[in-house]
Amino acid sequence: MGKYLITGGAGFIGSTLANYVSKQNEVIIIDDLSMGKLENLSLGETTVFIEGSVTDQTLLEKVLSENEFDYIFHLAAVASVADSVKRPLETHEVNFESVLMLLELTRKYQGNLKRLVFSSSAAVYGDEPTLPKKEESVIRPLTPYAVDKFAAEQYVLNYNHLYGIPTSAVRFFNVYGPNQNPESPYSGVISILIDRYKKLLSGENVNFTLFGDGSQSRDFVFIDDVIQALLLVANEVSAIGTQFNVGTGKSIALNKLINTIDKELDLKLPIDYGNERIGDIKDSVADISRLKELNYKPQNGIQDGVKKYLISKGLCT
Ligand code: UD2
Repeated sequence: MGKYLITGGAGFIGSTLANYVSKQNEVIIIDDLSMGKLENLSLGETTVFIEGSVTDQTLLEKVLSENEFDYIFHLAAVASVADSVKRPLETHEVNFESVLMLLELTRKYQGNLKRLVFSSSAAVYGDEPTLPKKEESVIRPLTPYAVDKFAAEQYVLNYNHLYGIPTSAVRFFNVYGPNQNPESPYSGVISILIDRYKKLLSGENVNFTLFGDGSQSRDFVFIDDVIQALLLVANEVSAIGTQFNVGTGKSIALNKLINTIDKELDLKLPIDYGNERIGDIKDSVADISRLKELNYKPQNGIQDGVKKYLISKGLCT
């Protein structure tokens, strides 16, 4: 039995983690419900949900000063690269300022913490063409989102080197799975696609806009494997002070991904082609050797993961 703070705990990754750990642990969730949803949560009795923003210093100070945590997972973020290009000031508050504030409060109040895990992103690598991306590859952040994630990640790791706080960071590649919210134009592409297929199956007129020619590729990692990674990173002592890629080590082009789902559902999704998004990365794939050293074994290839996602939405059996 331990005590967990999960920021962004009603969001996609946060809620899946919270549902998992709350079976046997005490969990406090902070989420402003900007993208997260209470329906994502199926929590044990020892879980406390606090509606609020991680940019609210008074709230964070209260929570950190009144509780002694074993684990802090800072998963609250504006997770969209494109949104950060549109609203750099607002996204900076959430994606960077909140992290520094949380680190300071942790330094002040959380003397017995076992681990703080920060969610960084593969976006930090930018468009430097060498693939696959290793943790020590060239960093070339191209967007406010990527700059904030990289700066925050470095602060997080330096709080270990400077003050001895047990921190780790994960660089998420493209995470997908059931609790992902497809409602924003900035949502993850697989959640948008599955939403469109669902509407198509129920007879609605739908279209999906593909930004660019669809040859861009991503390392899509299924949520269950991400939870496995987060728990390994949080519990292995050798992970302290270090960042880890979280992906599968394989990538797929969007065109091919859409073909795969078309085939699975025996449908043809109508596609509009739009301009490539500013700041969009062409190809992205993780080298996951460092995470594998912690005994990480991704269980879901893209085909298996998408199938599980489709089943969870009742789109296939
Ligand atoms: C994802 C994550 C980001 C970060 C990064 C790491 C989301 C929302 N973003 O950014 O947080 O961790 O991965 O690599 O999960 N696209 C379309 N049509 C749409 C939506 C997207 O064509 O309606 C394209 C988009 O232009 C891009 C690709 O799909 O080429 C993936 O886009 P995304 O927003 O799902 O994810 P990405 O890689 O920008």
